Amino acid sequence: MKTESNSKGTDRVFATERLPTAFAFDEQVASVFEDMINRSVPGYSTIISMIGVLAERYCTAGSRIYDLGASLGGASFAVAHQLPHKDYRIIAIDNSEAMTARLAKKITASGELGTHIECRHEDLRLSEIEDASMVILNFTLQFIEPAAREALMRKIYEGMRPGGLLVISEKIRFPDPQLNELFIDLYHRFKETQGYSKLEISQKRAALENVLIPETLAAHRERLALAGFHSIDTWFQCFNFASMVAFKE
Ligand code: GEK
Repeated sequence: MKTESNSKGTDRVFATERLPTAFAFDEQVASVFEDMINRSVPGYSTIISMIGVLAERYCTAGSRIYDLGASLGGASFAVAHQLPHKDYRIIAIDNSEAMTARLAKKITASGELGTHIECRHEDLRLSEIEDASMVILNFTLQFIEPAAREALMRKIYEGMRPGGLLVISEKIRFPDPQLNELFIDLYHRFKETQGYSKLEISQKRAALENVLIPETLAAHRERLALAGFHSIDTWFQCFNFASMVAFKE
């Protein structure tokens, strides 16, 4: 059955009944992505603006900032807007052609600001990370198969400057089944307050099954520590969505 999006950029991707298919970052999703992520991730705009604030504090002169799974560059632009100096380079990476095509246009349209952002159409599992004072994984790691996550963390750690900051935002699950159920339920109620119908919520949930694989905060911490990071903690959480910071010594 036909699925919907509209020219105003409102997310109606799951609004009509459709055959179950796995969620993909295709043209239809990219065309409504800003609306989709703002209405689907509690605290998204707060997280994005605070990533800019964190960059102001930790981006060192001449360094690189990697935005892995950049989508339309929400985090990259927040960083570029916030940084007082010009001596940095943002590398925004995504493996969705629909996303990078749009991001490249946004960068061109943003004038001087855009000259600091480089958009790469790449699988981040294969990307080189070099001389980074900050690495951002804003709701991206959850889409990487779990078996590849440890190697990715090690590669990121290796590519960072001492004192560098990693920000990881993720949908999380809870070891306590009662809490897990409560937070998922609260999240679905939150989506209803954002104008999504029960059909949209359940169809999107089904499409994300086996595509978005959440882990516990403890699993994230353990992997980060194994890769060498220290001072690992959660700086933002709302229901089953959290953002963590971790530092390289
Ligand atoms: C934001 N960070 O607005 N390589 C590169 N990109 C990938 C890969 C991969 N292997 N797998 C998935 N992606 C953004 C939001 S969205 C989160 C990030 C969401 C990309 C994928 O194409 C998509 O654009 C992004 O990761 C995840 O701050 O939609 O919930």
